[in-house]
Amino acid sequence: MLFTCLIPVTAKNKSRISLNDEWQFKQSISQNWLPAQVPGAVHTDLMNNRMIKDPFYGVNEKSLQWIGEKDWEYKKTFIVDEALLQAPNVQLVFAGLDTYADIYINDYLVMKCDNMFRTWTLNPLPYLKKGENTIRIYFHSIFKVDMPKYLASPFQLQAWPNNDQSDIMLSLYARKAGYNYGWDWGPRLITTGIWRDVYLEYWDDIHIDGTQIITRKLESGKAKMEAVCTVMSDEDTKATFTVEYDKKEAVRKQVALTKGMNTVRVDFEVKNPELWWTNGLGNPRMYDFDIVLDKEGRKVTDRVKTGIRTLEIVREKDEQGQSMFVKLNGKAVFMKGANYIPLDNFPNRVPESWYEYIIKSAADVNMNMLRIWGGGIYEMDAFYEMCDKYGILVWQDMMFACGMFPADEHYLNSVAEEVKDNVKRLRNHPCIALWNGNNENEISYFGWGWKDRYTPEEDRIYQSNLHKLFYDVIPEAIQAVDETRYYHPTSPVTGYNNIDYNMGDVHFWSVWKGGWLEEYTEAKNIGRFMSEYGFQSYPEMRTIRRFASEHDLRLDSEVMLSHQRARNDQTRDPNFGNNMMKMYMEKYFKVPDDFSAFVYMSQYLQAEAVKIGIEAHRRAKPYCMGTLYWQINDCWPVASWSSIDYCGRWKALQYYARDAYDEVLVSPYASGKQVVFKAISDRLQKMKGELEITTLTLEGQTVFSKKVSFDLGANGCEDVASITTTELYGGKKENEVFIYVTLNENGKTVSSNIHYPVYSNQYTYSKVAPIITVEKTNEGVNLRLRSSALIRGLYLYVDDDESFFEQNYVTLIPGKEEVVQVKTHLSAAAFEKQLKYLSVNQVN
Ligand code: BMA
Repeated sequence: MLFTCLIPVTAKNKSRISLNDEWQFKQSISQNWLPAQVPGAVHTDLMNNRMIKDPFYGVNEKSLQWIGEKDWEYKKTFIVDEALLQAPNVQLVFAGLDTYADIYINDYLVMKCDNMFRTWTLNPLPYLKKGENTIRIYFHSIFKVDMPKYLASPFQLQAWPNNDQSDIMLSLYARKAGYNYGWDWGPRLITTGIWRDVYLEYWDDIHIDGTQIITRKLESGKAKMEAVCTVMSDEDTKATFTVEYDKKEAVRKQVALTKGMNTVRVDFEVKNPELWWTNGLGNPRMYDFDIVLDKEGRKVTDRVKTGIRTLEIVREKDEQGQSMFVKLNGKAVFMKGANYIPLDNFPNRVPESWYEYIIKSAADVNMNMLRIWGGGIYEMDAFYEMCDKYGILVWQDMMFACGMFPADEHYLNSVAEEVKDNVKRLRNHPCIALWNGNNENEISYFGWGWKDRYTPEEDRIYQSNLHKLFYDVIPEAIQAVDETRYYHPTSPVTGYNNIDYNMGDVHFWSVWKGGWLEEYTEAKNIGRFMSEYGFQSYPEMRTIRRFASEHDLRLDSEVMLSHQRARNDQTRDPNFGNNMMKMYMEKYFKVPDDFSAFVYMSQYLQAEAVKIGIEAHRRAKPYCMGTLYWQINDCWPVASWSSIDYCGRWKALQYYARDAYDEVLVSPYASGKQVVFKAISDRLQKMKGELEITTLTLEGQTVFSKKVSFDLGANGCEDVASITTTELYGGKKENEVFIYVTLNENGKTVSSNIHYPVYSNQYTYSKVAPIITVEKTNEGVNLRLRSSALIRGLYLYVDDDESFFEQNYVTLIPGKEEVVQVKTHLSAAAFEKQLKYLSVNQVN
């Protein structure tokens, strides 16, 4: 590559030359350089060179542990010409190095890096020469670097035994993604390499280092805005500063700049702004703001893409404790969504289209928030761009999870820089709602008995460390680059040190760890914001076959158990996750003998379980103002709490979430000898509706029917009807009937639900087959489904990866037609031939 095209820096801010091409890598002790991909990871480079097998297949992961124990080197050569050497300002940028990396330019050691999450920059000019130059990066194994830190620690730091799947927990000492060391849904694959872009930047005597566009206030017909811009100038000078949007000039101002870094703050207004709204409430409108700095006719420009919106996290003391809710553009908005983990153990190979697929899948099921959990990564730009586009708010954790972390001076400084780098990168995304210090670092220490393992002196030191990290260093670093957002020190903030659930967000795990599903509905288990709860299931058979061969298809085979990482905290029993699924299945359904039927039942059980949780949380509105189940996605093919598996296949829960998260919901619940029907609306306008409540026998005989009209206010949540079970059951036994309710508006059903008086295993279901007709549509086929008796959880599938079922796991009400739309390239005839199904009726 030759830098002959050094254009004078008059039209834009900084010019950039990518250095991502033509890298090579090798193990440090080897002589053999091989082609490498940047951005990338050593594991994917080894795979691309056919030197290792797929770490996700079978138990390959185990035999690949050596990779993390070795040192690795990456290098590239490039040509520099005189023009670059003469440029007034040049910067070499490494947007992400994983993790202990020594950078050499032409064999000069120019920088030692030790934090995967930081952006590393340096002035390369003193080391560059005309002609060919070499960058080489030496990556030290984390074991070599972190073992001495571990041994020198004055007392042993703890991590939750489900993460860091080794006896010596080094993960706490490196600023590196926690899930690399293993998690209760992920393998242990300790990556290294150049995981984000490498580039050269150069500019003339002035450049814009960063701009934040802030919505200060919304008034009628206008938004009061502020541009906060940091400008680097090589001399004292004057310039004209303008902000433009939609090709209109919003403000012009003369500014005096001094040599060095300057902060320019300019107020402006946007007339008749189209606001950024979350999914379901309106259009997430994005604007391009152009910042132009004109110095004697030479222009330096910067573009910020953002939305106009105000957002607060309201944490006010009230009669019930302390609130925790999102106020967007002045309106309280109930948060509906899920927790999110990295999309892959090798996130660099995830294409942007996959980010869009996952975020769109969240939006398609009426979610409006995702929480980026602290054991992964500060996500790629694509993630936030998609959340901006689809109106999904982001709860952003800092990257700390379930452990005790050091707090020596070097570590604290490193964290401060990491936080500034990432917050600065992300602050203009309207999707980001709040910054959160960590995941479960306080509840684990104070609530899980860790504290008792230390002497009073050690406890004092650790608490002071915890305080420094999450109450001083991180919030101060955030404040330095983003003064607009609420900082939450830890998630959850309740559930330990006598802080009750009425004071903030809650991680509720009693269901899954042994209790009954109904515990989700108990008032004492619901807090102001449910930031975690969840239930495991298996991914569908096609995904399992991605890592297992036919003879592995047993729950307790070595391969299956290595793709099931949930463990009992104390006994470390590898069957724990499977046993939990079985135990709940036994209580509510039946444990099928057949493996694929078990996989199906695990998904149906998960969907029913989480539905109970979501509806209970929504019924508790406005006391509770958010519900995020654990977790939307996976980072490899595995049994986990996810609703979309690694291959992108929607589990039953993902389909269920669409109804449970719908803007208007009818939710029936048992209360003593009554069934109460609650209507919940997340709309900002009031509504008029009608409930139609019907009790049917399993074979479709109507034994009770009633219509109730109601009015519901904006953001309303009301009991609309309360009916005794004697009346509802119409003389039938409770295990002969089910109650079907629709919420209708202007004659159209906008929500429907089913209330089962007894557990599924107390019913005797008909074995009748569904009547399915397949019709061709523009995008594929429609399936018209009917049945003469109740069919629960009808899972329809074809062995074709390209076919996508828009609806699935449907329950057929006798006599009522359901339509399932399928996107497929198959002809209607071929589709019909391949179509298979499973239902609860068959396996119960
Ligand atoms: C939570 C999370 C994760 C974990 C999940 C499932 O509390 O914070 O650490 O994977 O539970 O156990």
